[in-house]
Amino acid sequence: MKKPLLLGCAGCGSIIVECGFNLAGIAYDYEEVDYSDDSPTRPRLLQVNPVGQVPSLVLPDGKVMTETLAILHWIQDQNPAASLIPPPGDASRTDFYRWAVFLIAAVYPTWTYGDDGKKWVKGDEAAGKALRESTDEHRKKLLKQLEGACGAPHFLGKRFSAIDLYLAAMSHWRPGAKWWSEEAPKMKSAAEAAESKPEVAAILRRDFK
Ligand SMILES: N[C@@H](CCC(=O)N[C@@H](CS)C(=O)NCC(=O)O)C(=O)O
Repeated sequence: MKKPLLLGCAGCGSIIVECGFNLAGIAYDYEEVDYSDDSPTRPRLLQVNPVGQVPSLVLPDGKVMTETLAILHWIQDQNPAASLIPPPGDASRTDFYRWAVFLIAAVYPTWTYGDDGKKWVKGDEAAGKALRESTDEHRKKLLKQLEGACGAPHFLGKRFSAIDLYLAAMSHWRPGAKWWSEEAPKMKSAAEAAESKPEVAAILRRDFK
C-alpha cells in the first residue's frame, strides 16, 4: 500500500509529525529537504508547498497537507487509538485546542521570523539581528504563559497529547534546554515524559545528539 511521503529536515518541525506517525503506528516515506534559499532541494519543496516550509506531506492519494497540527489531526483520524488529540467529550479537549493553536499560531512564528531575521527586512543584517533578538524575547514571554497552564506529568495533566510532542521538539530549539529547566520546569518535565516514549526517543535522539 502506498505510504504518505513526508518532506522534512533533521531537527525541524517535521520531527513532531514523525513522532506522531510512530505513536500511531503508521509507516511513512521520508524525503530530506533543506528549506534555505540557496539549497538544491528548495525547488522540490516549493513544488509541494509554495510557502517553502517543513513539514509538508504528500498523502497516498497525491493530496498535499502542510501545517503540523493539521497533519497530526490527519494521523489521529487514521488511527483513532493514537493518543494525540483528546476525543470529543474529553474534559481536556478545550485546553488542547487552545494551547495547541497557541503553540502553532503564537510561539512557532517567533522562530519563523527570527531564525533568519534579515530575510524579512530586505537583507539588512542589523535589522535582522534586532528582529531575531526581539522575537527570541517575545517567545520567552509566551513560553512562560504556557508554563503557567502546564500540568503534570503531561501538559494536559494525566492525558498525554500532541502538545507534549511540540514541547519535546521545541525544548531543543532556542532558548535551549538550560532555559527550559530554569524558567519552564513543568514544561521541561512534560517534554521529557514525551521523550521517554520509545517512539519519540527514536526520532529525537537521531536528531539531537
Ligand atoms: N505553521 C507551520 C510552521 C512550520 C515551520 O515554520 N517550519 C520551519 C522549520 S522548523 C520552516 O520550514 N521554516 C522555513 C521558513 O519558514 O521559511 C507548521 O506548524 O507546520
